[in-house]
Amino acid sequence: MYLETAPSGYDQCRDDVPHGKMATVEYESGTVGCKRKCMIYTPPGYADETKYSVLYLLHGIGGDELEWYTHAAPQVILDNLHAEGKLAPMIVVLPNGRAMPNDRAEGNLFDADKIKAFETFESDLMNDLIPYVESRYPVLTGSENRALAGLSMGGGQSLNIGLKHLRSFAWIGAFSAAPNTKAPELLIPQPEETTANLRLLWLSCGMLDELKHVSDRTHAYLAELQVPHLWYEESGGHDWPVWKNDLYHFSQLIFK
Ligand code: FER
Repeated sequence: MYLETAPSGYDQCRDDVPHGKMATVEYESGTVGCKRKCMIYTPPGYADETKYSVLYLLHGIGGDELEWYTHAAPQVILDNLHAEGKLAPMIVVLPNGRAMPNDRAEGNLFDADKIKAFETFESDLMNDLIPYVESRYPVLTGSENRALAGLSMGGGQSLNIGLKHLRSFAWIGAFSAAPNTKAPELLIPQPEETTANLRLLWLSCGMLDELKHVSDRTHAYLAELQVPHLWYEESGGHDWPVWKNDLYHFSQLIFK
């Protein structure tokens, strides 16, 4: 299916709507053996009495926990959607998906140890970050209340980690998934179990993206095995306008 481009102005900061907050926090990572940074968006009107679902939103190979914030200002997109009543109450966590002591996007980003760190992130997310978030923020637990999505390397991670931990995530989104995405038969070894546990499996990719073969392959397998999913092709390449558009649409579907 073709994914429409978000209405103009969706990513423009408005003075006439309430604004959420974006903050950097640090958590102790037993996996990496040090403190790690992540960013957390709390929505307008955020209050301890409310219980929130949590979207974990992952970056690409060229970035870190600041990447979405720097390039896409997700707080603007989300504030505008909240103002229109189009989002469920949710906190959005922007982790650093390169789980290694030096997790900055510097040097050769394709070094084996850096690529490996995107795999190690599975343990950091499951054992360190999610427990941190759930012990410090007023959040709902259970898979219905956790979403995992990301762009490129982060899209691959969302599929690799999310589809392996179906008891933890019912909402999964892969935006322009990179070649770190596991082969489909490894992602979905038991199609019936995947189908029964997921509320949303979203795949999207720009039509000019050179990595589109990765999403094409995953979609073809899901279609063949009749695992329900959304598959969106959209205008654009491996680029921010595409991922911002994905966030705009994906965020409106989750936790509902
Ligand atoms: C690759 C090409 C691109 C790859 C990863 C990427 C692991 C990641 C791109 C991105 O995150 O933007 O061969 O292999």
